[in-house]
Amino acid sequence: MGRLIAVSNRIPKPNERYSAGGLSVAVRNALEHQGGIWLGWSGETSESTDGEPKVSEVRWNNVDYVTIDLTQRDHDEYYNGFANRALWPLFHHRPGLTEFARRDMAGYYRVNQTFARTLAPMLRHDDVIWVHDYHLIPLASELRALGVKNRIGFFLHIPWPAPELLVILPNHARLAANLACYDLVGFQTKQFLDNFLHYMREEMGIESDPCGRIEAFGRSTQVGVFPISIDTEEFIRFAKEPLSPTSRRLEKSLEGKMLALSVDRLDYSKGIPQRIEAFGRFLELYPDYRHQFYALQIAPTTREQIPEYAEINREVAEVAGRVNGKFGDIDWAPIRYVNRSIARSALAGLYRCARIGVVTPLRDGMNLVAKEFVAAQNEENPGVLVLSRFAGSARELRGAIMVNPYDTDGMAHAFKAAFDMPLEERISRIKPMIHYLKEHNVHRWCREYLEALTGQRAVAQMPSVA
Ligand code: ADQ
Repeated sequence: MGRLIAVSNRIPKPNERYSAGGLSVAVRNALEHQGGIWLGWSGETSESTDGEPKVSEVRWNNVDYVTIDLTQRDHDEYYNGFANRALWPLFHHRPGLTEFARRDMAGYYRVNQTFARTLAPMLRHDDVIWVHDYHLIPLASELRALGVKNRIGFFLHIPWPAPELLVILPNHARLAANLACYDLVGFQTKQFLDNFLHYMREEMGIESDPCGRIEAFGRSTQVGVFPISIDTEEFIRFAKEPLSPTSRRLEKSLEGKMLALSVDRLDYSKGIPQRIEAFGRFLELYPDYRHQFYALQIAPTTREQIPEYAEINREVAEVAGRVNGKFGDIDWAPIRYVNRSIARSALAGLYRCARIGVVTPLRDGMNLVAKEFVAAQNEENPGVLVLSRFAGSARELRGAIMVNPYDTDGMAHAFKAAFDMPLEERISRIKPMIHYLKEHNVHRWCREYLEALTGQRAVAQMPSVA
């Protein structure tokens, strides 16, 4: 195999090794090992004078980090528009929040073309290209149009929706044809893969063979399931370090009460208002738990320029205030809401302070917080994971208490079961999950994907479960 070329909307800074997430670490390791390029948006907007975007390049440890500035119009139409107001809500089964504009769609294809035009001249014939996520679905077709014949893989980090929702997008057929330009398309779970195959069969009349190959639009594409994971060993190491000042402050402030912890980006897919509402219901059903716990929600704001995100910010603050007003006392309030990010190294200590990890998205491709919470636990005295059945990770983390985030009473009962769970049961639930995550870490995910892309391994259609 030649060099590895990774392409994603955003890329980590070359020297940000320990603040980057597991995905960045794993992809970077692979890039440094084989040599290669990581191409993405710089995060900056600038107006071009000659019609060409501003491209910057930094070389670090065998890897060229290549970033492209977007124009303000590109940013509005591609990023804030089609990617995050059409694809993101629809792929998370929220058609009511989906705003489709043909202008945004044109911007989405235009930016993909810009990425392709920037990348194509840098390629060597044996390079292998790995494209990440919903922002860049058309990239392979744009590269093919420029004559690129290299192997190109795509991995979708978010869900692929049910066919009856996908067809709401006026360009659904074009997106499917775009995917067919890849050699390998990877999904997080079998359900998302099945949704895709179902769509291909029903809408396109295209069947896959038993090994997950589809012949469509004159090309052959392998599809498969590759559940992403975390850098488990690193998380375990962080968790075993002495508590950081942040975790110490948290522990002290608990005054011996139990902690229910949630950590999310502030996004409507994460089910944050529903979860806080369920804590209110829990206190209504079980008033003895007043003064017994704190529910801490850490949720930094994201995608601030998109109206639906300003709305979720307002909604979370409102429901937290209402539950605290109704159930709080002069010396205790159940909900703590922190609207900012926490350093990765401090997160592990926080997870370890918690009796319950509450991870209840309405829909999520995988949800790495659930895996991080499990990996951070002390095996001798672990916390309990309360996990939404609609998170991709629910397929693997079978020792969690599974909940339906739309069922407020069901969640309230789950909180009670988690707070009351005896030590023995907590241990017997957590141990197999930690063992599973040690085996199935993000490095294995990265290796297996790349081996499948380069034809060195057959694609497993059914991953194992914890
Ligand atoms: P996200 O939607 O961002 O990812 P998630 O999988 O939970 O969701 O990953 C978030 C990462 O950011 C975790 O590593 C977490 O530690 C970190 N993070 C979240 N909130 C934080 C906070 N308040 N402070 C500090 N760090 C925080 C998308 C998809 C997911 C999929 C991932 C990876 O939506 O379904 O699991 O990509 O494929």
